[in-house]
Amino acid sequence: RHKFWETQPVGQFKDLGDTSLPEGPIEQPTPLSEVKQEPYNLPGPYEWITCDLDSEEVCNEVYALLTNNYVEDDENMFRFNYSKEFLRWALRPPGYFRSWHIGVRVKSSKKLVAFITGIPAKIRVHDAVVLMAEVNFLCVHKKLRSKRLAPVMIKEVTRRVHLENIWQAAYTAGVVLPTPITTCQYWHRSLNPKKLIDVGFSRLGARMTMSRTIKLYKLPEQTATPGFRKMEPHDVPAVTRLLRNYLKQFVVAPDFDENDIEHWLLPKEDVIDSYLVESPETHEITDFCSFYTLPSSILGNQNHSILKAAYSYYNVATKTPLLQLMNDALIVAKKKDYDVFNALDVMQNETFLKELKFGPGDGKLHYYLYNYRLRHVLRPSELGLVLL
Ligand code: YNC
Ligand code: MG
Repeated sequence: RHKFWETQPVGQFKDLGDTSLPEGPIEQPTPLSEVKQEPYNLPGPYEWITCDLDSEEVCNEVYALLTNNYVEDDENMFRFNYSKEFLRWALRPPGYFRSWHIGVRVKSSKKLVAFITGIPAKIRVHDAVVLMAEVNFLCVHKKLRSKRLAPVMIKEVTRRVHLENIWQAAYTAGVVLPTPITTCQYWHRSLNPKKLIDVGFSRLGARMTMSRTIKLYKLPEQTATPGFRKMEPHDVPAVTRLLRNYLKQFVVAPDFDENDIEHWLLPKEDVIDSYLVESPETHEITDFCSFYTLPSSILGNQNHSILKAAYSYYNVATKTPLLQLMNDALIVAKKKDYDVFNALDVMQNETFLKELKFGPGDGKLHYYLYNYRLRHVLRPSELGLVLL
């Protein structure tokens, strides 16, 4: 059934439920001298390139490939439209490897036709902190699909990860592969219901009029929490402590240090937004919320071409009720003209989704680890990791 994935060191379907298998690495590392030194072979017309994202030209090519060929919904109405600034942010965290930004070009025309990336990340699984690659942005041009190019891309990124002496990876996909560590669902909170209905993202509910729907999703003009403000550079140590302490409770979660927090959570316009609550009395940082910006192209609509979506990232509530904190996040997202606020059912998100009028999406997001076995499939609420 999975001619490629059956050959890889990942949890296999036949082993699900076999609790005699040990948790941890499936294969041991090999000496670096035994890692294949040459790239895998591509079909004749194609060649590997390492993408230099410092180059505006390369960034434009990657952006164009993804904008026209990356992930669509099941009905092919929307396609992710990651911005160039977002891609630069997502792909150049502390300690990143340029060699993990991999493209495939047509030799004759130099056209970019495929892409895959990795970034390094420390991920804790139960008590073990493991240096991993987070693999993302696997994309093959629509005209080159179903030619088994994806397995070659995956093997090549794996080889380049191994060359850095890293032997595990984390990734997500909308498709079922051997075998998910957990399966999550997206929930959507309408901010601009009229546009969402006009473009077919959502439908008018039964016995609902447009004006009743607009009223249902209306939000206050101002946030409710005293001391709620944008995160600033001097907040990095406090946010790091807050988030590290929070993420301890999850089975799988990133192990962030201050450099990671500075990169991943300091606000960057139209890329990442972070807010926190500074106690007006003690000036303590007690709560934190964040979302990233990922628009989608709207395919074939006369009136609208872009859906502006915010995606819930990491949130921590210690003093403010999580419900109120997330409602404040909705209020700032609405003010910034987002059309929809999306969240997975990971961490404690289930405690606010229904009450804040999120509705369940169709389609699932499956999380995977490469070369690391978990004894049990997780519940989404046991997962403390959000990939972009
Ligand atoms: C996928 N998303 O099952 P089997 S997510 C992994 N992730 O293999 P072909 C995938 N594998 O089942 P196509 C996959 N989608 O026979 C398909 N596969 O064993 C497997 N879509 O290859 C599939 N981006 O080249 C099958 O398929 C084999 O031409 C078939 O190409 C696939 O970034 C794809 O959804 C996805 O651009 C490139 O459809 C193409 O269809 C496409 O014949 C639109 O491939 C965009 C899209 C995927 C987004 C993502 C995470 C990727 C993770 C990859 C795995 C990383 C493993 C860890 C490596 C480092 C290890 C260390 C250490
Ligand atoms: Mg292919």
